[in-house]
Amino acid sequence: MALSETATTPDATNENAEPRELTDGFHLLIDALKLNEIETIYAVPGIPISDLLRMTQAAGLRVLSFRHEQHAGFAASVAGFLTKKPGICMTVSAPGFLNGLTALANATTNCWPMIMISGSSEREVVDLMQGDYEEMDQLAIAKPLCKAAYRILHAEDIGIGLARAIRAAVSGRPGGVYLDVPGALLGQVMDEAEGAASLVKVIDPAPAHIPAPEAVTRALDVIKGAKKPLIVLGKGAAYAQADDLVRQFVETSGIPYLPMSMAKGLLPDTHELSAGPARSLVLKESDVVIMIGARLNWLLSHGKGKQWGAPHSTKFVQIDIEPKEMDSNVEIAAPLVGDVGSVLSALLAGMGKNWKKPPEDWTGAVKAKKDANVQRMAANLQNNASPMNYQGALGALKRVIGERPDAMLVNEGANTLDFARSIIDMSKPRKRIDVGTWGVMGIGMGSAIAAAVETGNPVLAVEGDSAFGFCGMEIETICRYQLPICVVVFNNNGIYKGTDKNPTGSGDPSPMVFVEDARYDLMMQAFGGQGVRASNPDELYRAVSEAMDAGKPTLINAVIDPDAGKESGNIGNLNPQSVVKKK
Ligand code: ADP
Ligand code: TPW
Ligand code: MG
Repeated sequence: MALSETATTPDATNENAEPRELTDGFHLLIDALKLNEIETIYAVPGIPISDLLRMTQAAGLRVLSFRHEQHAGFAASVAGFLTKKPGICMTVSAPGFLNGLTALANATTNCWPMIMISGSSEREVVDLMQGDYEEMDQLAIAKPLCKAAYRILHAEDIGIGLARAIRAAVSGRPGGVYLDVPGALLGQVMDEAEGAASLVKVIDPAPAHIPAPEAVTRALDVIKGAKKPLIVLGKGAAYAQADDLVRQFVETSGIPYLPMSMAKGLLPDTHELSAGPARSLVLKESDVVIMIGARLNWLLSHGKGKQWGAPHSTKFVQIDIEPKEMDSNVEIAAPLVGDVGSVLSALLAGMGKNWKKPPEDWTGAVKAKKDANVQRMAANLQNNASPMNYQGALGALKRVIGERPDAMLVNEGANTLDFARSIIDMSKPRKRIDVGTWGVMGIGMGSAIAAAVETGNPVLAVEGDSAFGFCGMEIETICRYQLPICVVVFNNNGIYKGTDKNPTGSGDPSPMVFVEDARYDLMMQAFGGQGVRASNPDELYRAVSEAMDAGKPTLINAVIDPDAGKESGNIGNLNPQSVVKKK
């Protein structure tokens, strides 16, 4: 993209030569993004990036302007998860940068590709700490919190700088990348033809990673020796977009599988080999576990202990693109370093036509446990009480999602998360987005916005009232862009429960509770969206169905019994306990 006619300069060496076309840092950055097929920017404007965002929009990219950088960042990271291309977040310097940093660190923790591009102040002034406007050494601060961090100082390096950021974000284990763009860089001028030649289109940004043949043979030997095998599917498997191979591997092997929360739907939760509802049994009893794009972190009790049936020992086969993940918590008997698609192709080839499925007493026991648990839960989902409990409300939302397999589901909270994860079945890959590896509150609205923008499908965001509070202002963004998002706030007046009391009996409420019966639905109306209060499952089902079909911004305030939840949902055991009881 050339600058306007006025931005030309006579060739200094020859006064009679035609004036040369010029370009600058703004245009080069936008051209570099376009060349790499980046279509959407999630951002908050201000000095020094306001014009960059205006010009980006003028150049035909979609710019979503948020109310807070953290949510622009969460949106970019979710765009990365859904598309395998780095989601781009742009922020201003110091405070905007810091606001976005939580999301960048979270993207890295979740292994999702994202690039945060932040404007920064005058290098010379910052480095002498002379007190520039929004002064901060952003590069140094970003470095320990992301996968890679770079700064571009010269216009002719914009092409290679962005290329480096893209490759760092998506190759190997994906993660968050920081790109520091000093304001002065944007104004730097260079010859337009030279500028165009300096741009880089990244070729094969995430190359296939083929496993070593002996590692494949070793893994097949371990799997063949299993009497009670189990597959664990993680969000890395969902990210890999090797959906057909995942299904083929599960079905050909005949091994029951447990989906981690964001791997739900890789195969439909109703699949006969799903062991989701028999989780405790399969973790405790399995003898060989094949981890596919999932880590043995806290979410899986680090692969050891009571949950895993200790002292009985489990053998692990692990498929991961990151070699360092192997043996991170327990010994991995058969490490398979590679991308999910390449590894599963190799395993399937090695399994051949005469693969022996696992013993029926194992698959039968898993199925029996699962059927019993599903049946037990089904009765609870019919609970029509008002105010609602979690099961009653989620029974209604399970129906809504069941009737709309393409809808995106976003989910955060404590009880609201744990109950929704087990109750709402998913039937297609990458339709569920949640709090991820950290269990971070506040991902809801940014995730919902990215889900709507990147897929075009209707989105249901199921939010605890506390979780919603971390990101609630972004409902204005949802209304402004008229996105097809229906937010359901599970309003139990507080964190875990709305019934806590201040034990001193003094004026302040307990730290765990909020204003009683807060009208979150009226917040939505303030921005021209639909706001509805639903106090029983029928009302909730009707209001959510209508909103999903209309595709209009809607917030439904679902009145939940304040006494229905429990401390920290399913992970109350992680709370430290005081042993000293003082009066
Ligand atoms: P979950 O929380 O669902 O258990 P994790 O986030 O803990 O999943 O694990 C995801 C794993 O997937 C990470 O270790 C990451 O390195 C790995 N991964 C990401 N993309 C790929 C891929 N394309 N192929 C193989 N492994 C991948
Ligand atoms: C960024 C700690 C974990 S869960 C939760 C908090 C504050 C809220 C739970 O209440 P909610 O759900 O959403 O109303 P429910 O149904 O149980 O009532 N700050 C951050 N992340 C986390 N995880 C916390 C605090 C937390
Ligand atoms: Mg709550």
